[in-house]
Amino acid sequence: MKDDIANNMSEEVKLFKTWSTPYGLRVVWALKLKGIQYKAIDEDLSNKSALLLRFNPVHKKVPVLVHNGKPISESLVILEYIDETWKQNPILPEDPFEKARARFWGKFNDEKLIPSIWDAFSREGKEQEDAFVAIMENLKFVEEELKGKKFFGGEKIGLADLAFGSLANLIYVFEELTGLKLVDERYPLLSAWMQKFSELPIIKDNWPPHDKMIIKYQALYEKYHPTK
Ligand SMILES: N[C@@H](CCC(=O)N[C@@H](CS)C(=O)NCC(=O)O)C(=O)O
Repeated sequence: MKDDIANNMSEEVKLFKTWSTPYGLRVVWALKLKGIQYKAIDEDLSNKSALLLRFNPVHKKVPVLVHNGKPISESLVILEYIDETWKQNPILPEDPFEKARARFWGKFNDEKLIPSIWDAFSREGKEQEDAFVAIMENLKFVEEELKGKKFFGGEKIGLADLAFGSLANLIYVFEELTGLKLVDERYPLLSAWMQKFSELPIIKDNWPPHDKMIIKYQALYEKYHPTK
């Protein structure tokens, strides 16, 4: 691992992110897991830098990883790039089927689970109720996937853990702000995973401060629910 860090010293690795973005968080964890030295550039999304717009002209979003001047956008794509570029502590399995599964769950998290949680957070009335039904359905699939496993990646964390992990961070915030429990006794495996994952040193040491997250999301919650 020491050699890998030394090798990486001659390379330039920059990560455009914000302190709170769940998508950036998974990239931070992957870089830490690999022992890659990098420079973090925290963006103000209300006033995006010219560099961010140049590096990600299509989506204009963070995170963007810039490796020796070459920009890579979209966090799940960045995770794969990191894994292929720095081989130590792999986050994707060798086996094509297992690799496909990990990618599937990363995509599921971003395309189904996160949107359902976001809808429950930001909507009201019937739309919010429907979002809750969708969350419960989605979490059942996740619970099923964890059967017989310590982490989504098996004995060690992998790409799907990093993807779901940034969500786990937000779930704690969501539960505190809404007073609603999302991951309860119906999902014992997911609860246990959230606990185990968030206690891993590499994750815990790079988890955004909970109090700061609450303040940020409280403001958003009030914006969406002015009467609450
Ligand atoms: N699919 C993207 C999502 C990234 C994303 O939504 N980033 C947000 C911050 S959490 C952003 O940069 N938003 C700025 C904007 O929408 O203008 C990824 O996985 O990287």
